[in-house]
Amino acid sequence: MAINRKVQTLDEFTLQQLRDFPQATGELSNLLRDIGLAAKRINVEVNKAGLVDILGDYGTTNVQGEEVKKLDIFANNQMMGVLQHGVSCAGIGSEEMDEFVVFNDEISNKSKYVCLFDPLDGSSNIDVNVSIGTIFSVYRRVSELGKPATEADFLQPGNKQVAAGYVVYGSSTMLVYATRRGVNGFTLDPSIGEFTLSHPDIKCPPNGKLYSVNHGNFFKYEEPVKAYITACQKKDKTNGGPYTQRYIASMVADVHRNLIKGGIFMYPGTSDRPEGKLRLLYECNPFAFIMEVAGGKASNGKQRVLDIVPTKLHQRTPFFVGSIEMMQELETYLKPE
Ligand code: AHM
Repeated sequence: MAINRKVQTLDEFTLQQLRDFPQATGELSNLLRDIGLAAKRINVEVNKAGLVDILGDYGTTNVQGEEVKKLDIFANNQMMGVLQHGVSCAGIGSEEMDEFVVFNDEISNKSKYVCLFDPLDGSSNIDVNVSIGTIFSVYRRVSELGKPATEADFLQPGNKQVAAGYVVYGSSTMLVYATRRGVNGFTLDPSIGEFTLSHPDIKCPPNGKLYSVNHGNFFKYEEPVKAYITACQKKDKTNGGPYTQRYIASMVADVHRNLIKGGIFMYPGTSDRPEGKLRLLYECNPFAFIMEVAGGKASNGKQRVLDIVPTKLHQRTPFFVGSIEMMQELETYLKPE
């Protein structure tokens, strides 16, 4: 059988990228491959989620007598496990855990990177078979190599990210990651169990017709946000419209769609939650980085998300991200002159 050499796997791609940088140590490539491995394992369990009622509820014991873990805990353990046992990560912060974890062993203390992640975002959608995802973000340590990682390594602004990415468990499973050099997407080929390069050098269209926001919160948004949403609803052929509202409430799927097709995603602050719902370190920074590398833009309504200096691990922020021209139009509402 002829081998199709046009297919490039995630592992081949990361190795190829290394060749362009003879001084690179390969640690980042290792780390991305570790995340790819965790994603494959999580994917297997996500695909079985509908069978849970047959096998037993999560948190109970299945017919084989094994404990069935909640899917988000399972995903968290997979991400942490591959990174802890790999050779490129000194510690992690996870949306699922109150504190960051420093691996503190001889190999990890010599590792250059720390990783922050949301192991399973959109988990309220699992029960109803709607797309969910994993989001991750990689930073170079600021603490001394050879010693354990410190809190300062985890509380860096998003503009210090070295790489960021996500996995969307959807009609197919895709891993998309960005470095400063570009954004590339890999689709999992289940027949060979490999992520293969399917979306090279992704660019977000500068404009689009999709806007994504939770309309149920409309009356809790600030007036400028309401005015922009109303303007989206009123768009017609004369001013770049009509726009279409698309909102799955699974950020990975919502932003992925808008990244590919062009659009804007918003999770503004509300009167009862002025900081919004989304977490700066696990959700907003990675998407802000990916979108900027792809040519788009991200803000919290007042400033560039990537310039926010975090003060705590689970900090939340209002979040607006998407196609550059749509973001520029939004800004005319949020910062009226
Ligand atoms: P989760 O951590 O409970 O999964 O919540 C995160 C999700 C995001 O993926 C999504 O954008 C947002 O919550 C939707 O929230 P809402 O239902 O308030 O619109």
